[in-house]
Amino acid sequence: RLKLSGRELLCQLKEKVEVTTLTSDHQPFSALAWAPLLLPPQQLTSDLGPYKSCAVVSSAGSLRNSGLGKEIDTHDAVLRFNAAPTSGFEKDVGSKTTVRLINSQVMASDDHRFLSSSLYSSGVLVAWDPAPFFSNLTQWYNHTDYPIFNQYQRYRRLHPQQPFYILHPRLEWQLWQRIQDNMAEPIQKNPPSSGLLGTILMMSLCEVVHVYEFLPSRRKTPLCHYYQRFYDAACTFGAYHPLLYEKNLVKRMNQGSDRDIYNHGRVTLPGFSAMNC
Ligand code: NCC
Repeated sequence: RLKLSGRELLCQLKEKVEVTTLTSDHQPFSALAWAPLLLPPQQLTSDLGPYKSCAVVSSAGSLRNSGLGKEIDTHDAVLRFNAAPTSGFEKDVGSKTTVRLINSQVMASDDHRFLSSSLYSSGVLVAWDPAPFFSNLTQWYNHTDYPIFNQYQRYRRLHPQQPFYILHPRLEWQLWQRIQDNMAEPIQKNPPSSGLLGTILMMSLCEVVHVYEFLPSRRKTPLCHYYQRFYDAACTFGAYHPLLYEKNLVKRMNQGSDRDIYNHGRVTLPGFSAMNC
């Protein structure tokens, strides 16, 4: 098996992975009464950006005491995940939120109070749901992992002014295929984590993307999230998601130095528009 260079991996991603969001032009949504009223008429990538520099802030416990907040906020756009807060953690993670990427479990579980919590009210929301392996939209619509569409409709009716997109699930499996094709061993058939999905999303909007504490720094810790007292090494290494393989791929694509990873947990990736393939 040929081992691709970082540049080659980046070009593969640019060529083979499509960052698409759902519109009512897609089947089966064209035939559903709610879809043209609630889904955005345009693609996320045509509504947002392009940005010069972007930050992707993982939720890792190693962000604690990082002091990275100021640096993160200097970016033109900042992406955060799921229920990760900024309030009370500004010193370490900053306060700007341009995009929040949430999985369908967060939308559906009672603990997160997705419909009412103010945590979700700033920035652009983007949701995703683990779709069956290479299914079409209709198959997925009938078998979502969590009730993403019910919750989406409810949220949109309560917060009609906030932009809210749903990722086309094709992205999950195109990305999964990039990971599998570049690993020697078979990986679990589960979609990549929000972390990798959000990184690719920002690579399609920005010239340069800095990803924080996706590859752990010297602050590496079994603490799962910077915002919760919960310890589990699987948060960093993965169980359901092929997280270790995702991290291996990002390590190979990193254009920054190993020092940046070690000291700041910082990876530097070029945006798709800035790449010469
Ligand atoms: O934990 P989670 O992810 O919300 O974290 C967002 C992304 O940050 C990266 N991360 C996180 C913690 C850590 N120690 N190291 C990391 O590298 C990962 O890239 C991760 O994707 C998810 O991917 O959506 C996930 O969501 C949680 C959970 O649903 C939400 O936090 C809401 O509570 C999942 N946890 C469980 O299902 C128990 C997690 O597996 C993946």
